Amino acid sequence: MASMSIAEALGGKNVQQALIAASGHEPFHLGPLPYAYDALEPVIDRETLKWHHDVHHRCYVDRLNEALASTSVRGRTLEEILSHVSAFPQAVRDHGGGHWNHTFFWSVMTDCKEDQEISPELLKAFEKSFGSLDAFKAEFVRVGSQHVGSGWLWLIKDGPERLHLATTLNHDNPLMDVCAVRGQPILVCDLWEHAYYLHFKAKREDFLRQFFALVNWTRVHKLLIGDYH
Ligand code: MN3
Repeated sequence: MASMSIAEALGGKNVQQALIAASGHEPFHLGPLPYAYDALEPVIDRETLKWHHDVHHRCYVDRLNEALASTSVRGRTLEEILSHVSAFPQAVRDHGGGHWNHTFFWSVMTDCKEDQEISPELLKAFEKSFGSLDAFKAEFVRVGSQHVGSGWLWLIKDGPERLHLATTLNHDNPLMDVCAVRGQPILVCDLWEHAYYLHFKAKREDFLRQFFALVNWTRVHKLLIGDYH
């Protein structure tokens, strides 16, 4: 892909504004986890989290920087790049998605009990879009369990109180111009086996059921009301 088309793509007026400025600027860096390696036990055990962050996530960051080194892109945010990812080599889609998705994933989990309380606004949004909180949870587990292969499970905001669930393949995400699923994600769960296999083995459904105990609902609430920081 010629570098000019990338420059043109990023220089256009239709550059999507950062939905969630999560991942910094090129060259990209692996940020620290917002909690200790054992903070999410027993659902995500220490060894799984350490490998997932220190090895898998680091690999995506390194390979993303390698892939961008062959382009003319310097100093851009990952959100800008992903919104025009069709102009970039495939490795940018794969590893840029890997970096963005993991950064977002870490941010929607917590060990802080106060942040694990669901706000009235969120509850209302779940009731409006899914019927009830329990119905949302059941649908989340169903959609995530039925996804074939590696990927991500997203809760997407369509409007002030309208939410829907969708999965993407590999490391595709709703910020990408190539992705059939578009919109503002407010929650995500990693469906790759490396996210849960040591503890749950092939039981992804059990991982998804127990994932709710880790969700940082304060963060999800902020995203729902448009606070993307
Ligand atoms: Mn992962």
